[in-house]
Amino acid sequence: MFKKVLIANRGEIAVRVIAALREMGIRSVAVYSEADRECLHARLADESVCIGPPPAIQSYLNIQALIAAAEVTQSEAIHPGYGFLAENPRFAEVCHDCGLVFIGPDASMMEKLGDKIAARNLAHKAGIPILGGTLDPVADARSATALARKLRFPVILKAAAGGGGRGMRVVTDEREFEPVFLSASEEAEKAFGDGRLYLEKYLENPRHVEIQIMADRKGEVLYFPERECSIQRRHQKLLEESPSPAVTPSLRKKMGECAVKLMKMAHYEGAATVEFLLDEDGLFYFMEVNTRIQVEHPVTEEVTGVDLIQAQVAVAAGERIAPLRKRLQPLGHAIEFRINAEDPKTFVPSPGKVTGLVWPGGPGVRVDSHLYAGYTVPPHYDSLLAKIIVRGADRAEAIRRARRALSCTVVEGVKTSIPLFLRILDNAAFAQGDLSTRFLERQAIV
Ligand code: MV4
Repeated sequence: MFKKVLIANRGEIAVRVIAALREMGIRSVAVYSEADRECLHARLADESVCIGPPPAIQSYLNIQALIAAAEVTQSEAIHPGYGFLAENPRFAEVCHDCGLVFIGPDASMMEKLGDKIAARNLAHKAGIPILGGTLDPVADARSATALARKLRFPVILKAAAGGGGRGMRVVTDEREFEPVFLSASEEAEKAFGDGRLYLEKYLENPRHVEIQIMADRKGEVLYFPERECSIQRRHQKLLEESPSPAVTPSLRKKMGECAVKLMKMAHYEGAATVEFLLDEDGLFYFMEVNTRIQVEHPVTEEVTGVDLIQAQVAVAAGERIAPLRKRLQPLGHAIEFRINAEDPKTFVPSPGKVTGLVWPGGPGVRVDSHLYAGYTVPPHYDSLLAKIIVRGADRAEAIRRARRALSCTVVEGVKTSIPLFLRILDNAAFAQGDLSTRFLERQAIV
């Protein structure tokens, strides 16, 4: 096993990884920008190294600085967390070339699965359901319009290199196809340096359901209970839960086996998430693969008892995942709330000094956070302050605990999304598990 691991990240996920490493008896090395000297991850780690000025491009995205920090501390491996360089093939490659273990898939795997057209083709070859559409990049608006007519409008154009909804457009009418195609392609080219688009039939009101998998070097792949991530705003998830209120044991098995088949075919190693859309008839369609640990991994941990970060580290060190096999049935229900420093009505970021702080505790409540009273939330990075995760014997109990935990939380000095969550928890459709990616607009919550 590794003796020392560097964490190429900040905030709550850096704190979370330090916790996993400490339990494993592995020394942790934090990196921090000049804006993060006072950050909890830099204080908690066994060693800390400053890697540059506040802008992420000069610090948390600065590959040279990160590698230098790993070398001076004699770290053997790097955990990338999520965001920043977690899905950057060049970073994985440089780590490898410098003799450092990147805790994640290798660069070529990341490239293959990060290309959504390639991933869609792989899923198709594996016999996994995909939505009707193109398997090749759309060459020109005219041929694509003909296909869209066959699929029937609405259709959706997506960027091969896509992420965060950029380069993505719903097209409802044949006449707007060409201009929309051109603007989406231009946007994708600007954002990713890759203007390739593909086309899919558009689902009007789907759920977003995803399967966590873990794969070891010997080719064993396990799937975990699904996460329901439908409640989001502008492609930012607000809360996630496991299991999904819409998924039966037989559907869980089908989706899980599809995810495993795909990742076996890819010869994947490490943690990944296979995303699906689920329609109102209970049919599911492959969407994309994330090759990192995700923000919402704790709900899976809470219903299975598996520490996914420790599993990632163990797999990267060459260990087998067989011992996890007996812990893959969901026990109870978990919900995660992403507490952001932002106005709960306008979603405008609200950085500043946290003058008062009280976290909830008690049965079934977990808080993953880097906050402490007196900490100043810097304006340079994303506004996630904390994740409050509740667990109950069933969904109704988890909801009651969530109401109790969130109403007993105090974060003074910055605005947070807590009031929004209290409104969602009192919504009748939410209580019934009647969710979709359009939940917030349909329920007139925002
Ligand atoms: C879709 C879709 C409906 N039909 N594809 C959004 C993020 C990107 N990964 C894919 N997304 C969607 N793809 C088809 N064919 C609806 C969405 C979508 C969505 C998906 C998951 C969670 C939130 C969403 C919000 C808006 C649209």
